[in-house]
Parts: sequence; structure tokens; C-alpha cells
Amino acid sequence: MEDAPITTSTPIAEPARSGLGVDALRRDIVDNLICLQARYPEIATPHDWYMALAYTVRDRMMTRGVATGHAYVSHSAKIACYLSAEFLIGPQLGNNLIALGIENNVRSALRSLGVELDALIAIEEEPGLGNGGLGRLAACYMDSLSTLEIPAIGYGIRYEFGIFDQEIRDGWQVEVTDKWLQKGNPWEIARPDIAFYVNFGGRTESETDEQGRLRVRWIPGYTVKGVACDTPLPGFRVNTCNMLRLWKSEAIESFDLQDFNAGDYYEAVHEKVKSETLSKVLYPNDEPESGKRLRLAQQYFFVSCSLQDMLRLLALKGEPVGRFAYLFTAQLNDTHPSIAVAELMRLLVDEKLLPWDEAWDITRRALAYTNHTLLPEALETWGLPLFQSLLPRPLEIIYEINRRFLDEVRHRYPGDDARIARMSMIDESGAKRVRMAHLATIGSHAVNGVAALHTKLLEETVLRDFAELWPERFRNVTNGVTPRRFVMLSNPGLASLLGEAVGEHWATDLAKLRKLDEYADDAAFQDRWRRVKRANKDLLAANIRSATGIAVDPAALFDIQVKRIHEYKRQHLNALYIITLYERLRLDPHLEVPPRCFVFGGKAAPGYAMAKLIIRLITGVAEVVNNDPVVNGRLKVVFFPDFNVKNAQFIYPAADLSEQISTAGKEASGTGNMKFMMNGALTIGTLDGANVEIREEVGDENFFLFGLTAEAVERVKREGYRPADYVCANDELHGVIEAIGSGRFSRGDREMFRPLLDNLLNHDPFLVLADYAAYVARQQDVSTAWQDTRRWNRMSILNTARSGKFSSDRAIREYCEQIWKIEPVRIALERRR
Ligand code: 26Q
Repeated sequence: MEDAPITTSTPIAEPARSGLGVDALRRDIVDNLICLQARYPEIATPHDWYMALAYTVRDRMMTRGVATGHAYVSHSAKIACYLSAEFLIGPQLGNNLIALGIENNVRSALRSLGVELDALIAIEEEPGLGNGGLGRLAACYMDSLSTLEIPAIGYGIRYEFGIFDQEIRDGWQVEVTDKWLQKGNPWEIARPDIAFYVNFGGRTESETDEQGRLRVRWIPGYTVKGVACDTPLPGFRVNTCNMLRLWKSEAIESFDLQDFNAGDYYEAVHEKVKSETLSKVLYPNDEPESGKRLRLAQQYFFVSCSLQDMLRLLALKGEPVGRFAYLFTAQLNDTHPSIAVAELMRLLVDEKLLPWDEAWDITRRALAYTNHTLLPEALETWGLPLFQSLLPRPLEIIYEINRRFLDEVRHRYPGDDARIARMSMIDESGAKRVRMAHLATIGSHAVNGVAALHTKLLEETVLRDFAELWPERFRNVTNGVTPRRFVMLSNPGLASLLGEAVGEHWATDLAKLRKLDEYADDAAFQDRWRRVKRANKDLLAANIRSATGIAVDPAALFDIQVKRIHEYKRQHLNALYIITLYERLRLDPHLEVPPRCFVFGGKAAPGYAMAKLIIRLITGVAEVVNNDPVVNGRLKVVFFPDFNVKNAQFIYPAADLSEQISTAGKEASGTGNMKFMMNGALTIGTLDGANVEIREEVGDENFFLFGLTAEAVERVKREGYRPADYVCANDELHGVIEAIGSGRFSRGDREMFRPLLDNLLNHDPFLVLADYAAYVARQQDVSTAWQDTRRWNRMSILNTARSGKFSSDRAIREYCEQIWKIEPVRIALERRR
């Protein structure tokens, strides 16, 4: 057979797979459609086009990713490793197009093929590999790390099933499994060659080696293999493209072979299934649940793989183990990866044969810990028997660290046994438990909270003894969010208006938004501002209509609370206010009430009955209020199902009012509050988490503050909180409680909300009724302000103008300067043909 003839059609000037021009993009999209999707254009489905485009975009990122990886190995630059059990990165296509700056060219290329880009962006399923704030924070930080050209790797778990999809049936939450991998994931690169073994169970043996050193051998009960799955995360308009490296569990080959040889085929297959189970599913609770062995196994699994990978990279860099802490810094995203303290010690002492003291010095200098909660029930601890049986060797190491640490404490505070008991890594007050926050604190050179108030309370309460012992290790890094995803991508109308007003650099230098102050009273600018907001509200209204069937008026005040459902976040306080308004209208149908649309969104942990009942209350109120002719459309209540990153992107831009109403002292930071602010929403909120700093930035006159302070909350509790007093003192509140109890919002069922009322009236640690009157009064001020359109627009503009502090770029710069001591590395791209 002869070779095909050499043809000379007009060549496209740009190289395949890296060209950014319209012609090259168009050519490569069609190539990928044929070569990877095995479809020709005439019969391609939207999903085929999506895949072809995604691969085309991925190719462009590969060039950058490879150059970035090469630079990190050949430089002696330090790498920041962000260890997190969760990464909620959201849909990738739109974000990557923006980062590469090829959105317009791709749009043209597709249009010439008769395909609409927005339709392809809309069909992408997001990887829901997180619960909420903590997982999304990790994703925002990865975005900033790449954009700021900081050498970084995100390390986590590649769950096959992420957070469940939420459906609302009959007013109740129903959980549906998330099948994000069903149609394939074009962004991920599996790396079977990068794999590590992780041991579990079994026992340990000690022996003395030839050099007379004591050596411990861990004889595991079983071993699991972790395989790397990489997702490239490009920085905004830079060449840096860092990797998110997620570990997938697999069975080790030799293991099943052994059983197979022994003839026990079923046992071999069962072992394989068990190993694969490890990374199967994300725990959908944003609080630890006692006794979940698999959860602890997941944590150890990803931490061990990640640390082994860092040691591999160190060797690749040609560096000795002793240089570990100069070349890597690992940030522990809450205590979930805190077993890293023991595992790094194990790897250095047992495997690399370093002396204990040298290993301890490296460990402490390499690790730093971020705390995200003060709630006692959310502090992670593990029962000793479980820990012992799953991780016998790491537990021995924890004991040894603890013994040495407590000696130090004893030396410093002689005779203070109570302090020793408080600070120990083992809680011995009841059945013994390992305190992961103590492990993380003792094993780190820096500990930080996520907002100023949170850090202060952390130092005064949960980690008080540690802050007293090592004050220099504690610092605050207030959270931030990425303006690329949450303004530029989510709110293109606002983005172009901002570009005109303050110049194009706002997206990487958010403090530039300050210049908007000058426009706050400019009538023409206000008008454009209002029109952008209105278009966003039209879009949300359409999405509400298709998701719930509810028609809302885009001219109404959009009052939004989206976040996980939790008693401390007090969605039920918001519901009480809605019922208050409704009862007022029933009493006086002619009452003047500016039209409001209340939107809720958020998932409840599947086992959290009270949170699920709060959802039921909201949907019950919605059913009654939306359909009562007395209301006449002036109030609308919507529970938007399945709040996730994708939905969030059209919800934040449409908000007029942001509800941040947690009990003061309970919300570590909040990050939704920042996303709303950037998009021009005003906040009604308590002095909690980052609300405090938001109010400081925007000014009290542009923020609706209410409620007890954290101090007052503690005082009320100390003196005895008596909810009934607040009901007796407030007729409206009494009426609201009666209405719920009467079955008005439960189709006549007087039992349904009894547990909720019982909670509010008899044992509510979150003091809902204590803040009710102040909240209702402040909401009245909101309505008054809303009726003065000029005033409202001014406040809205000032909120965006003063949101600069809350960029994740600022937060990452602080981590780099104060904790990681890392500098940017410029990535050069070679010209390739
Ligand atoms: C732990 C052990 C076992 C099973 C589950 C968990 C678990 C999982 C997720 C515990 C906590 C979480 C998530 C916590 C979280 O999202 N916290 C939020 O973090 C945000 C980022 O700092 C803050 O803004 C929020 O205030 C905080 O609630």
C-alpha cells in the first residue's frame, strides 16, 4: 500500500494544540470531536461539542502545566502544598477560558460551527468534592496561588461520589447520588505511574538494627494503593498552571494475586472492592461524626500519599531529606489532614531513618494549621480503640510526641496538672479520645484562624493554653474569595462596567475598586449599575421559574440566604421574619410592604433532622405565602434546590440583600458574605466572623447591623437564657410561634414543627428568640432604605467599591509572607511548533 499523497491545503499559521487564534481553535475543536469523541459535526450532540471543546482548552493548559511542573523541579523554589479533604472547584470550562483569555475567540470559533458557547458551559457538571465553605475556600486559594504565580500543589481525595444532589419533594430534602463522573471528566489526567502504598491495621514490632538503632516495623493488616489524578488549575492571564492532585484508592496487585493463588477468588475480589471503597464517597456532614472508621482511613490515605509524593519530588529535585522544610510547606485545611504530623514523623524516622529530634524539627517547620471552627461539637476527636486498630504505628508516634510535649509543659508550669490534662493530645476525661486540634497545633509552626474575631476567640477559648505557651505561633488570616470566578465569570455585566470605571486591572488588584467611591452619587452611573443588577435578577427569576415553577417579580427586593443549613446559621430566624410580615398582611391587607422575594438555598446533612425540618418550614411558609391572595404577590418565598457552585454563580449577582445572621461567635468567617458584597449586595448581619471586617470596610451606614455580640451571647447563656421571656414581651413573636404551632405552614399538621418550636422555646443554644426583635427592626430599616432608590444604589456601589480586602489574592499574599515564606516564580513558555 502506498502512503497517502502529500497535500498542501492552506496551512493555519498557529501550531496544533497550543494556538489561541480563532482558526486554530476551530480546527482543533473539530479534530478533537472526531479523534476523541468519534463524531462528525453533523451528528454531534451538545455533550460531544462540550467534550471536544474541553479537550481543546485542556491542551492549551497542558503546555502551561508542563512548563510549570518543569520549573518547580528544576528550581530550588519552595512549594506550598495545600492539604484539604475537600476542594469545591466548580465547573471548569468558563473559568479556564477566562484564565487563558480565549473566551471571545472560542465563542467565534464555535459560532462558525453553528454552536453556542453558553449552551456548552451550561451542560457541565461540577465536581462536588466538598461540603461548603471550607472546600470552596480551598478552591479559591488554588485560583489565587496560580494567579499570583506561587509554586503550589493542592492535595486531596478524588471521591467518586461528591456531595449529594438535593431535590425537594413534598417540601422535604431528598438526597440523590451525585454522578459527576458518569459522562467522563475531560479535565482530569490519571497518572497510574504516580502511586503510593498506604498501610492500615495490623501491629508493630521493634528491633535493633546493625547500627544499634531502635527500629519499628509496622506489619499492616492490609495495604491500599493511591493513584494520582491531576486537574490543571490555570492562573489568570499568566503562564503558571498549578495542579490539583487528588488520590484515588485502588487494590494493590500483589495482594489479590496472593489470594488468587490460594484459590480464594471471591476473597481477592472482595479485597479489591474494599480498597476501592476508600475514596468512593465524600462524607456529607460538615461536622465530624463519631466512630466513622472509613473517614479516618480516608484522611490518613490522602495525607500519606501526599507526603510520600512530596518526598518523591524532593528526590527529583536532587535534594536530601534534611532539606524538606526548605522546599515544602504544607498547610492543613482544618484538622482533617492533621494526621500529617504523625505521618511525616513516621516517614522521616521509620523510613528515612532520621533521628527523632531532627525529624521533629523538620515536621514542625514544614506544617501549619488553619482552624475553621470553635463549635465544640465540630472539633474532631477519635476514639482511642478505633485509632489504635486502624493506625497502630501513627498512634505510637502520637504518644511519643505527646510524652515529650507534656514534659515541656510540666517544665514550664510545674505542678499544674489541670493544665497538663487540658493540653494533652489525649482527652482522658471519659473514654479516651485523640484530640486532632491539639495534634495539629503541637505539630505546626503557625496556627491561624480565618477572621479577626474568630482568631481572637480561638486564642481565648479552644486553643487558649497553646496561645499562652506559644503566642508567636498564632496569627489571623482573614478568608478571601476569588474575584475571577465570583465577579468576572459570574457577573459579566458588572465586570465590564467595573472595567470602564476603574480600569481593567481590578480583577487582579481588587483594591482598585476603591475608585468606584467617586461614582457612588453619579446618577448616570447609578442607572447603569441598576440595569446590570436588574438583568442579573431577570436571569435568576428565570432560573427560579424553571427550577421551582415559582414566578417572582424581578423588581422586588431580592433578599437571599444561601449556605449550608445549620441551626447556628439561623435560617429559621429569617423564616420567623417572613412569617411576621405575612401575619401583618393578614391583619392589615392594605399595609404598605415593599415587594420582597426571599430566596433560600443550601443542603442539610442527611442525618441532621433539625436542619431538614428548617427546610420543611421554609417550603411550608413558601407554599402558604406565595399562594395567599391577601399577599397579592408582594412577598415571595423560594427554596432554590441543590445550591452548589454552578447555581451560586447566578445567585450572588442577583442579590440586593445578603443574610448573614448567625449567632455571634459561631460562624468562623463566612465567605458567601464576601461574594455577595463584591456583587453589590447590602448585608444584614450580626457581629460574627468576617461580617465584622466587612462592616469596618464598608462603614456602619452601609451595613444593617443587629443582634447580640459574641460577649453578650456568652453573658446571656451564663445568666440563663429564658426564651419564654422574649415571647411574653413581644406580641408579634407570640403570634408567629402560634401560627407555626397551629399547622398553618404544615397543611394543618400541628405535630410537624413541634421539635423546632420545642427547640426555640426550651433549649436553643443559638438564641434565636433573643435576636428576633432586633432583627425585625433592622429589616424595617432595610425596607425604608430600599424605597429610596438613589440611596440604595449608592450603598450598593460602595459595597462593591470597598470589597477589595476580601479577595483571596490578599489572603494568599498573607499566607506567603507570614507563614509560608514563599515568593512567586515566573513561568516562561517555550515557543513550540
Ligand atoms: C470532619 C470529620 C468527619 C466528617 C466530616 C468532617 C467535616 C467536614 C467538613 C467537618 C467540617 C467540614 C466543613 C467545615 C466548613 O465548611 N467550615 C467553614 O469554613 C469556612 C472557610 O473558612 C468558614 O468561612 C465558615 O465559617 C466555616 O463554617
